[in-house]
Order: sequence, then structure tokens, then C-alpha cells
Amino acid sequence: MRSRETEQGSGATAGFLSLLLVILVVATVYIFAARIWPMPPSITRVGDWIDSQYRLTLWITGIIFVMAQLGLAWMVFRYRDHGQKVRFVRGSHVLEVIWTTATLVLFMALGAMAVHAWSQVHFVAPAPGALQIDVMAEQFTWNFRYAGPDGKFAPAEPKNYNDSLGNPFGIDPDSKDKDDIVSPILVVPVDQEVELRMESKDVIHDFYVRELRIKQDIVPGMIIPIHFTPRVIGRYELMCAQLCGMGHNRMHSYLEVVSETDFQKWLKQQEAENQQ
Ligand SMILES: [Cu+2]
Repeated sequence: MRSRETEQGSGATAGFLSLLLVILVVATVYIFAARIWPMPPSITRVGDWIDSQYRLTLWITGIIFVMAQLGLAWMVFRYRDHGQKVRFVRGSHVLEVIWTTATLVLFMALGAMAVHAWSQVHFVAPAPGALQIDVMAEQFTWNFRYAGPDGKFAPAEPKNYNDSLGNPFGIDPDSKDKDDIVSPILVVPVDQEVELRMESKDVIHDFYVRELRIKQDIVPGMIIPIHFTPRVIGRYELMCAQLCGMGHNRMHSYLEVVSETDFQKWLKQQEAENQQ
């Protein structure tokens, strides 16, 4: 015959498991509340919307997470084995339907609220007069092309690609509009809308600037547009966020947001270098 002690054996396990759940909740909440890995501040209006959407989602799911895990810890402890008779419980269809529907409504609503910020970047065209810049991603560099002094982009073709001659875009060398400026860093004036038209020469790359809250895949064979208006002068790291090959870790550049005067100065410098 089994002793009374072995019958009560699961009490300690239940206590330990519920304690573990409480520790899990406290540690998780601490990581978020103490902002251990904070995002750098956003520098665009759309970035601010994305941040507030993210915070809202985090609050709602966070509260549910804490309640669910603490509830679980309580149940594990409350209904631990202390030698009582086991009782069969048949669950509740009504409750199942209620919480499934509530989850569905919650997720649909959060998704619907996020559509606004998403569509501002992907479905709304930039205002006329936005600064056009072409982006060429390739293993493992970034290049940015500006229209140059004539304000027109020269025709470009893959057959003219020549990285060693500083022509990663394949600009037609005989074109009269060939004064385009090509730069390895993305320099833009502050408070001016910028439209990037991004293409890739080889594999899928991904344009990622944390401060813009933009992460956009660049797919070979497609020209993918994206637009933003930076509001804060500064130097921000621009990374490739797709594992695009052995040199992926080296594939980064900078987004430099400068004043309008500095931007014009920079353009003049680039033009002068072009003519040498
Ligand atoms: Cu890449």
C-alpha cells in the first residue's frame, strides 16, 4: 500500500511550477518596462504612428499575457494534488466561443488600425516635387543615384553596368543627361519628401533604417518605390536586412539627413568630382 506522502507528491511540483510562471512573468515585464533594448527615436511622422501602434499592441497583448500566465500559475497551485478525489469537468462551449471571438475581434481591430500607417508608405504616392533617388543594391554594396544638375536621370541599362568604372547603375556613357550623381551614402535634405526607387542586381536585399521604421525588401527584376520625410538632422545607419550572401554583414551604409544648404553644398561637391 502506498503511503500518504507519495499520494501528496505533486504538491511541491505544483508549487514550483507556479513559482516558475510568476518569475517568467516578472522577468518578461521587467525586460519591456526597463527598456533594455530600446529602438532609437523615430525621425518621421509615419515612424511615430508605427511606434504608437506598436506600443498599443504591446500594452494590450502584455496585459493579456500577464493575466493569462498569472491565472495559469494560480490554477496550477490552487488545484494541486492534495489527495482529493479527481473530478471530471466538461469545459464550456459558450466560454470557448466567447474567447475565440474576442481574440479574433482584437487582432482584426489591431490590424485594421495599423493599415493607415502601412498604406501611407506603400499605397499613397509621394507628393509631387518629392526628391527622386534611385537605389541599387548588390552583393555587398549600396549605391544611390541623383538626377544631377540637369534634373534628369540619364537612361541606364544592365549592359552598361560597370562597378570598377564607378557606373553601378549602368548609365549610358553617350547620353547627354549622364551628369547623374552616384554616391555610396544616401544624403537627403531635412523636411523634404524623398522617394526611393529601389532595385537589386543579384539577390533579394532589404533596405533597413531603424530611425525611419522602414524595412523594405528589394527584389531583382522589380523597381520598388518607397517614400519618407525625415525630420531630424543626423547620421543613421542603413543596413541590409536580408541574409544576402557571405558578405551580408558588410553591406551597410548611412542615411545622412542634412540642412537644405548643406545638401546643395554636397551636390555641388559631387558635381565637381564628377567633372574631374
Ligand atoms: Cu544585402
